Amino acid sequence: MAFDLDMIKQVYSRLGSRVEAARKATGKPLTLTEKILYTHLTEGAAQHTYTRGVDYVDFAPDRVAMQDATAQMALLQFMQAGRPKVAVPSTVHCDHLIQAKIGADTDLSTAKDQNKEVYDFLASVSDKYGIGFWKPGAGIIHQVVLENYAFPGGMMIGTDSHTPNAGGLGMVAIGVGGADACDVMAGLPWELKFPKLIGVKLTGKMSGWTSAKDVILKVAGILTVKGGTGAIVEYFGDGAQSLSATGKGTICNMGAEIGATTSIFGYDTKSEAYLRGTERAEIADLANAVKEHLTGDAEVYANPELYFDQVIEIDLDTLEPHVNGPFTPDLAWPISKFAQAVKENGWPTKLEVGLIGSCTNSSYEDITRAASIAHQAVTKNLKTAAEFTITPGSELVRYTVERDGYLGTFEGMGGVVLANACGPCIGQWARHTDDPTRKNSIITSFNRNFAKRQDGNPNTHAFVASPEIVTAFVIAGDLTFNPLTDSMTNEKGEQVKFDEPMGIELPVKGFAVEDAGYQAPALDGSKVEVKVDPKSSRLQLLDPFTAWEGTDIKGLKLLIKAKGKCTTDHISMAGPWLKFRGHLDNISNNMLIGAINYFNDKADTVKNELTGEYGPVPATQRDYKAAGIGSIVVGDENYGEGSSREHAAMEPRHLGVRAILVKSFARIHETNLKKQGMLGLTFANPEDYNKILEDDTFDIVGLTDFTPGKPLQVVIHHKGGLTDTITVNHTYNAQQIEWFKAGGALNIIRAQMAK
Ligand code: MIC
Ligand code: SF4
Repeated sequence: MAFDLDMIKQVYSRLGSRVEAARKATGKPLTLTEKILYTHLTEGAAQHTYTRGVDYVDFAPDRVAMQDATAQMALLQFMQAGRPKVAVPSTVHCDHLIQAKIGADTDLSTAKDQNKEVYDFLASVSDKYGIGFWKPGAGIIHQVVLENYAFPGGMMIGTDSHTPNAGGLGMVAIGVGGADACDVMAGLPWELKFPKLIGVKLTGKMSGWTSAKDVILKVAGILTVKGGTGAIVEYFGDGAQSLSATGKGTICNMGAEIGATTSIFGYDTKSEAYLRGTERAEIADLANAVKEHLTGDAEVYANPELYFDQVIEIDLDTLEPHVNGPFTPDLAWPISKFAQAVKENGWPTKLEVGLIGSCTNSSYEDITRAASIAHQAVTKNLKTAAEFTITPGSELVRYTVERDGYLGTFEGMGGVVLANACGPCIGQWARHTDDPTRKNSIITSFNRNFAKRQDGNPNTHAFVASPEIVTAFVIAGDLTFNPLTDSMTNEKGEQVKFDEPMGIELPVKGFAVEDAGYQAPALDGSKVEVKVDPKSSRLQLLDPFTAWEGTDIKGLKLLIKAKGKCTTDHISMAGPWLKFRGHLDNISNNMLIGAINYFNDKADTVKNELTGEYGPVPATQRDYKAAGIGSIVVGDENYGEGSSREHAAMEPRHLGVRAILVKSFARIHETNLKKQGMLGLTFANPEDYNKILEDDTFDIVGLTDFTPGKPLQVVIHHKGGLTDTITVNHTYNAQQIEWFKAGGALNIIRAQMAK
């Protein structure tokens, strides 16, 4: 499992000179983000400076991390690239496919059984190509990465949108689709538009109930789900230095919910303590030697408005705990206003389940703070009102908190400890309910709360908060209760109040673990055979997509005009569908089934223009495909928000959708579309969304002269014979236009490797 010390030394050896060169070339002091980005330019890209938000830049990331639900597609693509071994250190983490039902042990063994074929595939592919393999039960990717691989000043990409978690330890860690990971593992440069920079200055110091989670809940309220798009968020100020490394990780993790490319904190004594606490003293020593480069320049932090594109200031002294939701992570309520919001909006006040843990919030500190509240249920004779589950983020944390008695505390108040995995966070939750049609409330310490995400039930109102606030609500069972100020009647009839939570940042006795769950790859993988059963329903080798036909694309039908929020959960639902993540044709049966049809307000019911009948989206599209007719999908703002899953781009590609035309895109999804050879277009005039009618057909014009920066035209043929011609924008650069022409980036890599 050992981290790669040589690689870290190499990064640090060029850090100083790259920083110096960039300062000279830009003529300015540098933010931390710029230092790391300039250090990770490819040799070819290192001679230049770049304009934020404009220039595409080639980077050479230090490592790649993949979780099981996205690794399957990433590695199926990598297998086609024709390389004997990965070019950079890479790992696979088995965390998404474990369903929470009864409790850790039973659920884990059921998962191993049910997913055997997929785990065997991932283990053997990893073995063959030199990839470290973290077995099911080892923990959630982001927690395991923070504990083992993240290092200050590094750059990593990961096939999961919460990869930025490693920013808590000063790494530029970016979520991508599998095709991007495939490029980096194949030794190719990784391209990203040079991000804009948002500075968040933290002043003061948190106390009492306020925790790191509340910083990001507040930031999400300010910036909204699309406010961070195209930007890296850099946190600084004396308040930043008062936060634990894992608390910083929580903030960076949930930065995905504002659409940020990533978020980052500088290296400080808290980072050092965490590195030493997780047995990486060598890295701490190396980092100390270059520490002036592992933070932004003093001039930048003294006058942030001169160097960042946007600056936000948050005073931790006055920051209140927050609860965000329901249905979107940016609906932010300070706890003092939450009860009123619940009442005014008619959200169910009774809390049915509280869930803590996940990749966002399962550090030793989180667990101890939540346990300090749980403990009061016993000492104050309070009966726990709601159900309670705990998902530890890694075996290291789980083993340690069990040793230190905290899991016992949760169990003592009726909590159920689940496997070290994503579980309920991604709908891998066999929630038992007597009546699924009842409007109901749950609260989690996770990061996302889109409709249906945790339990597939549209009537569930999910709220997000810190683990300690969740625990307090579980005991109270009522969302109009304010844990900071209100009292409750205990079993003896007395009025009692909660004491403030207390936490311990790092275990006093140190972390411990018996089996962390790591498997190193074979030194020589050439003999290892990767088996995919051709009859498998879960794994399918990929066929290359066909190249562009070389002409404008005409006569496209409207598959669906999606209304309102259309996240990757709407486009390619998780939960029960996770099992098909390695089988493109089978998973395509979930394509857009969660999107709301603008014309009838229904999910998965669209008009089939060939028959005039209404039917499910995937079946309708399969009809078009069979008839050799292409289609387009129309959408609203921030289309593809949420996950990195490239299935949301590959499914439409596989089923013959030619273009996605929306008001705006979320970053990862837009790139995923481009990588797979799809057209991702935006309305030049967002009002043109209203011109799209159900029976329209479309021509995409200008493709023979497809050029960076030059808009295309879409001719809309309405049913009665009228036409509208609208302008649509795109962000394809020259390279990405080549991907489109070749039918996908992988077709180009394959051709290059074959040379
Ligand atoms: C998520 O939190 O939505 C997921 C599940 O971790 C996804 C990845 C996936 O869909 O496999 C993500 O965040 O990228
Ligand atoms: Fe897993 Fe949830 Fe974290 Fe995604 S957000 S990696 S599903 S725990």
